[in-house]
Amino acid sequence: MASHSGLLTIMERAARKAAPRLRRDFNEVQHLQVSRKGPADFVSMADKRAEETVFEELKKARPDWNFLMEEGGEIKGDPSKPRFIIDPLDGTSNFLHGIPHFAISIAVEESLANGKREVTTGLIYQPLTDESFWAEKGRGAWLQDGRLRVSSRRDLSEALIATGIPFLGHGDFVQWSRIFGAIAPQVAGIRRFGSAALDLAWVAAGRYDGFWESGLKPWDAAAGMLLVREAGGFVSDFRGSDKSLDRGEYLAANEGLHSKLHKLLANALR
Ligand code: 2AM
Ligand code: CA
Ligand code: CA
Ligand code: CA
Repeated sequence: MASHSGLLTIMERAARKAAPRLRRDFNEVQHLQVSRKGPADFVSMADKRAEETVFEELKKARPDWNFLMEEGGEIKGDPSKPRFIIDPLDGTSNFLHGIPHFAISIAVEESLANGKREVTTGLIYQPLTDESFWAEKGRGAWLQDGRLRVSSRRDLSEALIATGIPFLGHGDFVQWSRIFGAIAPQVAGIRRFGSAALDLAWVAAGRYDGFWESGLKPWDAAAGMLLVREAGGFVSDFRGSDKSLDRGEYLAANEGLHSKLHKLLANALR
């Protein structure tokens, strides 16, 4: 049985506080006010209200910390203090289409002595299933109070792989198609459910055997990346290094499948 830290209790309380309104908005989605940030990049009152609630709760508990939020942008103070990274609603397209697959993602990033930053706590909360995926650096990844492990499948032919497909005005369709062409014929199946945060949480939970997507933002992937690593999985960019994680390129899987997928990717991108 895992008992999480005080910080995670605060994060989970913030997510749970935003959840009832999200559930209500989801059930009355046709009445929601929606606007567009880019060609297919929609934002609704539900995204904004959820972010406000999460922000207010976290701000009350940690008034001097920094914030990076998908809708509200950055709140910068003392750079030596940790930073909350918030996606109040990951899977807005699903949400707006009445598809019950979306989550709140909250991560905490700390400053290291060498000036670099590192994600040390992550929470992905799914309001409709009441599932709370969480991880703390060095303390493992968990679903509620059950320890998570990435899948142990070794064969590509048995692997179920998730991806995110570029969408109108966002991402490199040619690169995605090339990678898809290299991976799809080798694996048991490909899924695209539309929430990068849940994709990563599900890799951590061993539901998916792997995941790749490019064009992700820190709020999509920060909590999920820690979950996968703490569940014993590997996360890298498409070249197998850490360098392009900041550019939003993610490949995640267990160790064996990660190296196989990475080879397929490297060939496809040559
Ligand atoms: P969002 O719902 O928080 O905006 C996966 O492809 C990621 O891209 C999702 O985590 C999603 O985050 C984001 N995204 C934004 N617009 C999208 C769209 N039209 N289709 C799919 N994903 C979209
Ligand atoms: Ca969005
Ligand atoms: Ca997102
Ligand atoms: Ca979002």
